[in-house]
Amino acid sequence: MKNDVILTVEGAVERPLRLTFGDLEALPEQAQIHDVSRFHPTRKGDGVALDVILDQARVQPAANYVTLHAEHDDCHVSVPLELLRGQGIVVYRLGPERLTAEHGGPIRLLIRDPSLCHTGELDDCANVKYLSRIELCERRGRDTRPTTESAHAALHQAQS
Ligand SMILES: Nc1nc2c(c(=O)[nH]1)N[C@H]1C(S)=C(S)[C@@H](COP(=O)(O)O)O[C@H]1N2
Ligand SMILES: [Mo]
Repeated sequence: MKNDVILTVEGAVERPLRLTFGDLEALPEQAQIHDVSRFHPTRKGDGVALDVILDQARVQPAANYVTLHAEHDDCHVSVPLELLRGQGIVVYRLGPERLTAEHGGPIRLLIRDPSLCHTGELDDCANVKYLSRIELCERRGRDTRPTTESAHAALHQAQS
């Protein structure tokens, strides 16, 4: 099934989007980012530039934050829009198929050049797996990233 909605974009946008695998695949070649292992050796797949998706949604001038929601495991991350510009890759494909859950699919966000885990707003922890909804907001939205070293260590333990 390639025509079910796997990613929505909403909030402070002129044009909310409901995207399918086919929609992402149909984006122009300039938007496609092949082989994310070039940026992150341990991660796999192909994606599209988040900026292209945000341009399609026509972000309202009032938007300052992007909140990334993974309903699957109730993980939420909110980062300043300006920091994310030029950095976000929406990974959706592995070979000709959808990105599998093993790799954080069907949609995984990857930041090109993140700061180390738990060291800033745009850190490795903001690489949201199972991303289902992108919300543009005026102010910082929901963020479930751990704020202490011990909470962070516990999350990593639970994930591995
Ligand atoms: N949906 C979801 N995405 C998530 C997390 C999570 O718990 N749930 N953990 C984050 C954290 S804390 C880190 S450091 C990275 C780890 O990515 P990796 O599994 O590719 O190493 O994923 C991030 N994305
Ligand atoms: Mo993390």
